[in-house]
Amino acid sequence: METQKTFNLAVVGATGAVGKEMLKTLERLQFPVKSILPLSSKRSAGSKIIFQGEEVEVKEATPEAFEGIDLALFSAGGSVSKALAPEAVKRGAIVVDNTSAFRMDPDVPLVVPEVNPDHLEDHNGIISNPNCSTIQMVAALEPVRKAFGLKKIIVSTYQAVSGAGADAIDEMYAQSKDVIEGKATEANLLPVSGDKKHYQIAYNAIPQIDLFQDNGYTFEEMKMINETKKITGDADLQVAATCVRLPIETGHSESVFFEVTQEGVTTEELFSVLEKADGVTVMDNPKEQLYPMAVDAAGKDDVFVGRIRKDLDNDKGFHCWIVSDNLLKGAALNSVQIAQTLVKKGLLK
Ligand code: NAP
Ligand code: 12T
Repeated sequence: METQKTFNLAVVGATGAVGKEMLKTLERLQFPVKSILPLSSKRSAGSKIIFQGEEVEVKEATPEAFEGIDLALFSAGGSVSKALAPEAVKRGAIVVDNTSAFRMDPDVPLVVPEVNPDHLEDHNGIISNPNCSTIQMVAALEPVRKAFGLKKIIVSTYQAVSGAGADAIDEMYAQSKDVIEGKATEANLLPVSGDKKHYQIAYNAIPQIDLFQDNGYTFEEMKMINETKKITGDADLQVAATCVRLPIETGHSESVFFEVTQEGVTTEELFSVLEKADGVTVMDNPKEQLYPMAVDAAGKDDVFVGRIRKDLDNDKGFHCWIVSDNLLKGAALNSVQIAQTLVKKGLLK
């Protein structure tokens, strides 16, 4: 019997909200790991994580740490990726990067394995994992695009705080407690750490995720717009987005309007395409009040779609509601699936 090839892995940002899920997902999906190297900043270096029942020490992420690494999963922010991903590649590793650092680089594939696995073949060492909100939207809409053509998407998101990291979750709960106890709240992080102002997220809705761009859109909105065009390979696809943060721990929801190019598409035909789509679960039965919700999607791998219905004025227009776990399909799971696809394609040596 042929023994399975195993790999030396590094997880950069292993102590963060996404990194922890990466480690759990590698275990759960039984990725062929020979050794695991959890990396972080100086702050957490020396702490311990448990992987496959064994204690492993977290080390500081430095260029030299990548000696002998075959695959490095990065999730420690864009500046860390910009500094260290090239160092990992220089030392022979393949990098799957969860930050926005390289996503729009024409030499870097941006991959959702159910949608564009073939883009992996053109990699030059770095592969980007798309933005969480983009992943769940294209996973649901690419099968529709393939079947009926897609002209336009208008999306509004309802995003969870875990997308902004472990400290943002703590901030939401601390504020929630203060509100319940009638105390003044303190905001130091959201909507964006490093921006001029901070607002309370508890019991609120904040229409800003990431920094504003000169065109009036936020960077999160521009990521959804530009990444969707890159992943689908359709530069003419019209996309508009409004990204909103809600006081939800995990699970991003999206209200999506889309217009197909083909005439006369029925809601039944749309259901049938979505029900066959890989990684997608249709949850839609108004009579039974069945639709996806963030609290149910949290902890699950799939992208859930419901509230599927035809626009009342535009015969080619449809509406739906797309929900997924932003730390799993939106980040850690998609990265591990990219790694699995690399192995399957023989691209990880
Ligand atoms: P988090 O909970 O704040 O964790 C940050 C992680 O990065 C920690 O492990 C931290 O280590 C590490 N880190 C920080 N500065 C570092 C440095 N200079 N060198 C090495 N490691 C460093 O954040 P998160 O939610 O896990 O997100 C991390 C990053 O992933 C984000 O900045 C974003 O770029 C990306 N992300 C992508 C998506 C997506 O849409 N696909 C979603 C969420 C996040 P310490 O414990 O030492 O501080
Ligand atoms: N600021 O890596 O705040 O594109 O929810 C993902 C999520 C950046 C990213 C967030 C962010 C990314 C967030």
